[in-house]
Amino acid sequence: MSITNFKIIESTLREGEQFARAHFSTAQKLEIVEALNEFGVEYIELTSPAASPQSYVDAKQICKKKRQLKVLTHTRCHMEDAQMAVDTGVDGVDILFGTSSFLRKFSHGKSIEEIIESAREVIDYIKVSGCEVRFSSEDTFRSEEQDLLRVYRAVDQMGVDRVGLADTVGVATPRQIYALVSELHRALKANIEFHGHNDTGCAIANSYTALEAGATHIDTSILGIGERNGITPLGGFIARIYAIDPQLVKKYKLAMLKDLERMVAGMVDIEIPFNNYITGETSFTHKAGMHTKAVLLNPGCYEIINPLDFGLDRTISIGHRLTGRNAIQNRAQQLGLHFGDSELRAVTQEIKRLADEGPISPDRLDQILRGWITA
Ligand code: HCA
Ligand code: CU
Repeated sequence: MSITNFKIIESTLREGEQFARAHFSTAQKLEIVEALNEFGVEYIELTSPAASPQSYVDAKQICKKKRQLKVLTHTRCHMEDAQMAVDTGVDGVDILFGTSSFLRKFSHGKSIEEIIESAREVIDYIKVSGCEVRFSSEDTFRSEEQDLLRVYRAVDQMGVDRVGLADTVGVATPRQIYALVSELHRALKANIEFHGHNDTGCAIANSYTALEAGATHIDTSILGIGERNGITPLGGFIARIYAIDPQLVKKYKLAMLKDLERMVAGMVDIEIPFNNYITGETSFTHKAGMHTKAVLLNPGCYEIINPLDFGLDRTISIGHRLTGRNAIQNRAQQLGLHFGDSELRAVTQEIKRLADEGPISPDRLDQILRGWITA
């Protein structure tokens, strides 16, 4: 299935607010909206305006701002919540109902029939108000398939714009996602959205597989922040799609990714992990001699992502015991030094010997190279 038509629903201001350390001020929310708008995501999702008085006021203020992206709010499948959501001036409302036996038993206690009837009233109301409407089934992958199909078919006939599949507990595997999304894609008119938690590290793969099976909308948050260890990270999702075809993500301002992440990391007081997708400190650092030799000739040998597309640079790490002649020669040339073949072999051996004691800093490495020529 072609994935050219996917859209991002950026949920830093909804799922991300559920991250343990998150508490966005109004000014911070506006800053995030502005940055995401410039980055070019198609949608943002906000916390339900029914969650707290400030959430309502902030949603209203965000909706008043001039912007390209569409604003959605999340709400429970309740009339009062939906009314508050519509009242804030949003473009669309994402409603949610738990269909798993866990939630039916321990949370709302409703039967499938009752879920469908409550959804009907709320969906009709949102549609008449002129907003987009999405119906999502919480904990989709621990729900009975026949229950899911009944509910999704019913809301599809009610005319929802999208149905949402939520891997609320991060339990689903790519195969399960593929099977269910394909089935729904055949059975329904509505677009399909996927929301995946990352408890077992499958969120990005699951999101991508959902697209392959016919989904069109993927939920993300910056750095993946959300309940527990979060959801599909915006940057990791972009990396996945870019690796298929960079053209598919050219619609976004990719060079902004690192700033978006730094901004949110600062707001929620976390570090960006060293191995973060694309923007991690070592994401484009090449170390072993065999790698650096090839990367110096053609970075594509060991890079599927061009850091320059993201306003980043690659690093060739030289001062260590795994170093190679080509990396050392390259550095020497940058310093304007010329080593003959045997000199190069000798200095490489010496650097490896010294580096057996521990890493050599770039300054010290340069000193060694300069000293070798004058020695
Ligand atoms: C939540 C639930 C949710 C909703 C996802 C969705 C989930 O924490 O309120 O609306 O599609 O993971 O099930 O985030
Ligand atoms: Cu979630």
